Amino acid sequence: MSENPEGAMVGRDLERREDPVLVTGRATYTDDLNASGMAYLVFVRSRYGHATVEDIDTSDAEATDGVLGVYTWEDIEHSDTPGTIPVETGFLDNEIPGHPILADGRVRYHGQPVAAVVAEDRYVATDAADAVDVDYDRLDAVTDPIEATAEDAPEIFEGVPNNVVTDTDMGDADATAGAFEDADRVVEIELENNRLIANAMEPRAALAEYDDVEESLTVTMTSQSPHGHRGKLSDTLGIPENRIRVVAPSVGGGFGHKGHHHPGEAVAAWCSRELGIPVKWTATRSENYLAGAHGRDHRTTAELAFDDDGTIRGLQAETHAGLGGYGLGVSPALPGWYGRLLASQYDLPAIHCRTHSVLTNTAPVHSYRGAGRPEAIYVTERLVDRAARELDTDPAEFRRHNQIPPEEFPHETAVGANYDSGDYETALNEALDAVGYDELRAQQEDGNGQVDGRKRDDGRYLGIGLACFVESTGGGFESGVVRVHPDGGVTVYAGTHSHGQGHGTTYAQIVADELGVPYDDIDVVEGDTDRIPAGTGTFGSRSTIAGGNAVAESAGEVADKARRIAADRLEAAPEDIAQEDGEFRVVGAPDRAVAFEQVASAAYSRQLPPDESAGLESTTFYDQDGTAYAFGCHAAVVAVDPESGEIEVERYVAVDDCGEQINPRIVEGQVHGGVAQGIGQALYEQAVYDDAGTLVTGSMQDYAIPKIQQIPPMETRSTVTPSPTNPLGVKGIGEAGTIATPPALVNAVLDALEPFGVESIDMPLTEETVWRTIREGS
Ligand code: MCN
Repeated sequence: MSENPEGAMVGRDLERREDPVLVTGRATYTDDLNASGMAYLVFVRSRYGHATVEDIDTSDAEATDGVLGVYTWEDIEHSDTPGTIPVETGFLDNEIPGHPILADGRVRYHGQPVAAVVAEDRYVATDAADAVDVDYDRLDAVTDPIEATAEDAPEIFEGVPNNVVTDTDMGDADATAGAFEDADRVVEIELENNRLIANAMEPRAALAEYDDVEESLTVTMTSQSPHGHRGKLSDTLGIPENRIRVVAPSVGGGFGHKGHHHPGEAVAAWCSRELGIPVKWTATRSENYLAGAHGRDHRTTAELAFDDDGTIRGLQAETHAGLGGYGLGVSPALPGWYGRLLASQYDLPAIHCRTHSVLTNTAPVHSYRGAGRPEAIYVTERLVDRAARELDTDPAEFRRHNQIPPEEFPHETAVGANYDSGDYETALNEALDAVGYDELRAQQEDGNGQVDGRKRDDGRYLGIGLACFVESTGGGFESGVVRVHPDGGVTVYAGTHSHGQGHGTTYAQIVADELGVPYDDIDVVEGDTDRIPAGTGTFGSRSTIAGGNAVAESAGEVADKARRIAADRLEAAPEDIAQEDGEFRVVGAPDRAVAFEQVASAAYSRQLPPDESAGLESTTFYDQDGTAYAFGCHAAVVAVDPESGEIEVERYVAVDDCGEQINPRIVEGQVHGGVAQGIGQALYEQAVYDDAGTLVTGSMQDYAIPKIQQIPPMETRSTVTPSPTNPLGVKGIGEAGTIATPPALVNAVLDALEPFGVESIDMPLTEETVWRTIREGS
């Protein structure tokens, strides 16, 4: 590594360089963009959760002034375009077709796009869409993934018995059954992991521009994965990838759903090609609620077997996961993979997990911040608390007794996860110390002379909840290009996409150290398939690992070449060259020096060593060796009012370990954001459908996301256990908060409600739910 003139940048608490533009409102989002001659697309969406489409009368809409086109599936079908968002069926038991971008005679969820209206003006398009008359024949709907498997449940796709697209079996059923037989005790819980809706500040949007001279398509869109979307648009529209450019400008948050391919962007592109003009589509908030991919929606029964001394022997779980009315990409396979994290931090010798991925008449479900890891950790952490209560043991001690010790890494779990490194007990101890655990427990024991010290003078009950967790992070390849320009300036290109994660700051920190150039001389470019050779994108807390190591490797190669060029110019051997203060110097002869800018200029002006090619840049396709498992322990302290059901989160402590930290300030910010989202899931949020498949929580008036005054101050700490899977030693952090917070909060509330005999409660813990549970029992 070269020595940076400003000292090491990695590990510094730098402010995010992208923020001034964002907070002063000068960033450009997709809907800010206009193209000459542009028209607007608005959808006619299904009013029903399940129906056949008997007839679509578009005549009034077509006759509206300013309307340029009204399209239905018939038009797509006759346009020699696949017109369907593919499903990856390789993992599945039953074939299901993809999601048609306009309904092909049947609708399977409320809000599914049925017809598309393009007009010169957004308001005209909206009025004309209202004038499209769709004749539906309603069918029975089913929205609950367990009810959907009943013999008499409505059939959503032909050839998919009981609506089960696939069953996944993970772990060893026999070994687990044996462990359960041998164990002293077994506890069982039933729980629901509530269905969530992504609430990025910016709804999804696309501006599609088809060039019929070049026969090429440019789609500017809200994407977390520009290259991924390019491939999916190619599949859906039948246009080769080299004729499609996807640009993702500033994107106002993603949380997973902007990584998935939905009909909106594809229809905008199809209309642009059809009409030969640019077409813009921007979802309203309610459209995003109706038809943007939702998250979670698991119903689980799980058991934990353990001995009287607190040793866990086995875990088994059965989960019904709702998929919605269609699969999108790998979404039907996703629920089955959640079992991979069920061991959490524990030495759990036997695990068996069965998952049924079930079609329902609801919006498609796909990955939402955490994507499978929150579902798994919620099961295990709820079980662990339940077991500790059964043994009348302190839940922290029960966890400690079963944690995998640091010397047992790498560690392969009973469900085949290969944990790379960990020091779980230290994180637990940090959390207990930060929250003042012993003192809180002492208060609960003997406070106020009450029968149970949980009750305070104000009538509220004190609860303490813990969640220990692991998070698989990284995966897949990423591209990173480092280009030094002739004047010594540097541009870094990466295939990831930052929409709140601060990659511009992070990658510049990494490259500054590897290359030995000032941080401010380094620009970072993401989000354009024509400028970046390839990419996987940003999801799964993978960018620091995959993108960070890609740009680090490229920077290292460029640094080596720069050193060779400098050595040639200084007539010394490369190993005798040191890089200091922005100069290359001969060791022992400090007056023999050449500036970084001179080396850069030489690289482009034939003043090169004999075997060296011109230019000063490198491209890396970095492929991580194994998965990096981040971990941590979160602790919540709550006060619950049994008269109103109100919960106050008094303290929230997050201890996280994401290996080496590139920028601790951003790490902390990511934890804050994730915890806020976890609080949303635990206490407020739930997508609700009625029996007919109508989304009842179709706007922010009905779907409660927490407001800032509902987010308590958070205390964050961290431990650092480097990952051996990658040269930077990093693990991801982007989703940790959403994984740990729901179990920490629910365990805290259950702890508070122990005097009422409450053993179980389902999220979201609204005041009504808490009040009813106290009165009606769990
Ligand atoms: N970081 C670090 N050192 C590490 C790990 C991370 O300094 N060892 C810092 C880096 O500054 C990096 C940031 O944390 O830029 C996030 O890194 P990483 O964990 O690699 O996650 P990604 O960049 O891949 O982001 C994805 C993750 C996911 S999956 C979701 S969903 C999510 C999230 O990040 N959506 C977000 N955070 C979000 N934050 C915002 N503001 N908006 C979203 O939509």
